[in-house]
Amino acid sequence: MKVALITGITGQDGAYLAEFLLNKGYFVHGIKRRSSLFNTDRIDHLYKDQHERDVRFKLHYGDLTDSTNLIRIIQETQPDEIYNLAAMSHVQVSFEMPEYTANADGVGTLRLLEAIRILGLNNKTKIYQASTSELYGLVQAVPQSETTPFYPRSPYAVAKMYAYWITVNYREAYGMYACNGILFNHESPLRGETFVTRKITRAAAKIALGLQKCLYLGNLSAQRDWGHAKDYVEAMWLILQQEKPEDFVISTGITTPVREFVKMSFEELGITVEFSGKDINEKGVIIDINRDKAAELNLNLDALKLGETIVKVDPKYFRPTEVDLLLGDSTKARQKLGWKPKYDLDALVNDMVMSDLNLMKKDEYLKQGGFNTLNYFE
Ligand code: NDP
Ligand code: GDR
Repeated sequence: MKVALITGITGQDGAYLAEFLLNKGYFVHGIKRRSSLFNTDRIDHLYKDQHERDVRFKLHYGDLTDSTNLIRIIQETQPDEIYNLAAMSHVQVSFEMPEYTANADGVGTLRLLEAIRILGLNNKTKIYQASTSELYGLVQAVPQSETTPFYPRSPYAVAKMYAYWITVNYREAYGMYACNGILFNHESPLRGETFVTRKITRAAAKIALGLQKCLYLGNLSAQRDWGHAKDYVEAMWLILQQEKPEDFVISTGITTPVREFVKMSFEELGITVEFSGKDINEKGVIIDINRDKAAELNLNLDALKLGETIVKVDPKYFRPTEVDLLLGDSTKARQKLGWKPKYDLDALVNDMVMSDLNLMKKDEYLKQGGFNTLNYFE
């Protein structure tokens, strides 16, 4: 049985990848951080009582900032494949926590590579590094491929640049099977609530249910190449199944402005939004309500009015340095890995909005019952 170790298993990608590898027959070990509250929501459905037979899923306490802990876990688990997905992954937060981000996202990768080397596992353990399209940063060329120069624009991207090159270096210096997947943005119903897509789909559902009045966003003109996380974890696995280790760009090849993602999300709920105004005065206004669609979804949109503003810009979400445009060229992955995405943007938006509508309906019941619900998302 193949053994995988996933860092960042409690995150969006970790959860999908764990499920994917379990379905492939792997024994999956994951590293989770100790926290004062349970932080395993995304993987609880995979967990089995460790006393049962045939358990193939085990969690270990650990942290990418703790070398000795990583060495011990790798020694104990003797993985065939390590997927390094752990990171402080929020670009805006990295401007507030640059040193920690460098430590976890940059040096954390070095710690894992060193652990493999110290334990003499160079010829056994393959390692996947979660690299990112944020490396391209300030646009040098589009579409962006494996040969496009990097120009990182945040402490997060700079830390990930170190991780990218140290992975290449350990491959070249020690013959390790170490690869970078340069993944463009990928989203899902499991996406963290403060990334822009999930913030939008949650707010759209809440506004449709009368639980929120207005959605405040930052740069509406930023363009992203958005795919579905389910498709992207398959690419991670494929990258480690090749004869020789290489780096791959994974993307859909279509880019879309944040503003358009907002319109698509509300449209799923029967609400047509039009944008007007410029910069911080730009706003999204309801110009049509599709009552038939609302009825199909059991939604009562009577409280919403034509002409009502439901999206505004708040400059606090602007970043000190922004990445304006990401558009990936994944020709190499399509040719060598035989990978291509199954979800397009419409299917992604539909999946996220419908999932959040269900979640928010639960919130609605809780509120009606006098219980508190989580409201604060930045
Ligand atoms: P998430 O933010 O959803 O998950 C990050 C995971 O890393 C969580 O499990 C988190 O634990 C864990 N983590 C954070 N810091 C540490 C630490 N110091 N030690 C151990 N674990 C830690 O990210 P995604 O799933 O979206 O992304 C996975 C990886 O891919 C990340 O490295 C990200 O930077 C990268 N990436 C993501 C892309 C995307 O569009 N999603 C695109 C390209 C790259 P906890 O749950 O306790 O917070
Ligand atoms: P990104 O994702 O920075 O691309 O990093 P995010 O969803 O945070 O931002 C995408 C774009 O939307 C703009 N934006 C806003 N962003 C957030 N979070 N909140 C807002 O209110 C808002 N308004 C506008 C941003 O300015 C940006 O241009 C993600 C992460 O998953 C990284 O870990 C990963 O490496 C990259 O994708 C690829």
